Amino acid sequence: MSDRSALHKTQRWSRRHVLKVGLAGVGIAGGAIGLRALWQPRSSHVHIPPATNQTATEPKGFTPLTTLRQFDYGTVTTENGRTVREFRVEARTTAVQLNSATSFITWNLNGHVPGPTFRATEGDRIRVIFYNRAGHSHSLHFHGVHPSGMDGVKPVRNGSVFIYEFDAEPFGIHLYHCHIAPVTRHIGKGLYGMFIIDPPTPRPPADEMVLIMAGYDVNGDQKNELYAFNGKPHYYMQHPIAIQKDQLIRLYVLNMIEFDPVATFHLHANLFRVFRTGRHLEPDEETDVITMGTAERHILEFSYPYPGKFMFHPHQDAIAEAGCMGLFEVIEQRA
Ligand SMILES: [Cu+2]
Repeated sequence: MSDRSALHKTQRWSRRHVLKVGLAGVGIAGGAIGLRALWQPRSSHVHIPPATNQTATEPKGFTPLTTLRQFDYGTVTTENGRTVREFRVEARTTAVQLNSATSFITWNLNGHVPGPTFRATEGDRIRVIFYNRAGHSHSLHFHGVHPSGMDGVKPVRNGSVFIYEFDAEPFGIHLYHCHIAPVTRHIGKGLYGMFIIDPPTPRPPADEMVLIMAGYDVNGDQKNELYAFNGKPHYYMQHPIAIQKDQLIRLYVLNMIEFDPVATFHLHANLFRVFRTGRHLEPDEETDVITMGTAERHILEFSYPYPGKFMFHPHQDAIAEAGCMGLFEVIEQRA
């Protein structure tokens, strides 16, 4: 498909779906003014009511353990013989308890840091309906390949909705984040997540997990005071991740730490195969420590031959000790 027809198609689908969202999703009055606004090409900005309580607390039941193995495949439909995956997300401002002493106001999707892990297969059509109820402007900028109008660098004002729509390409492990300046602040406050595009021929079965490293600048001094895997400092030290001995483990690892230029990922008592950016089906290297700049991400595969507890953490020990550290607990399978 040429760029021109791709854009045309995007526009057409967006209009239809803005209308659908307008009438069904956000309860907009379907009056003439509202409808005219909804039908404007390229304008997916529609008014939605402001949030009544813009700083909520995090929803119960959300923990880093749900982020770990939870993949959002969207609502799947077929349009013109093609798989379409529709995701509905909402930017919110939410207080998150980072530890017993620290409550931190996050900017996030659906009340949780990180946001959902979107997952699709290469060639699917992706449609992300982004409601902003956070109290000020945000956006969703996806990594991967897409037309410029879908690049997510334009602000989506509080109380409006924007529909990002593009083809899932290329296969690999990608990410999304808010791209409103200062981006360090918008990412540092939690508006990011992972975007996995599976290859047309699936990877072998494995116990698959998401680990996103991030930092928290709690006092606004442009440095991180706390760090975490999947949002909560020290969580996986207190709640080790149970895995089976000799089971193939596939980690989707993303470095989302702002302010520090790089972080490594190190696994104890083992080596892992690295699939850089998940772009190949054969490993690029084997090691036990991999260096990642901000927004770098890789697939790491390994299995443990011995039962017991094994740490994982960046080898910048100050980062690890301030919360970015966890444990795998390898369990022997009973015959
Ligand atoms: Cu933002």
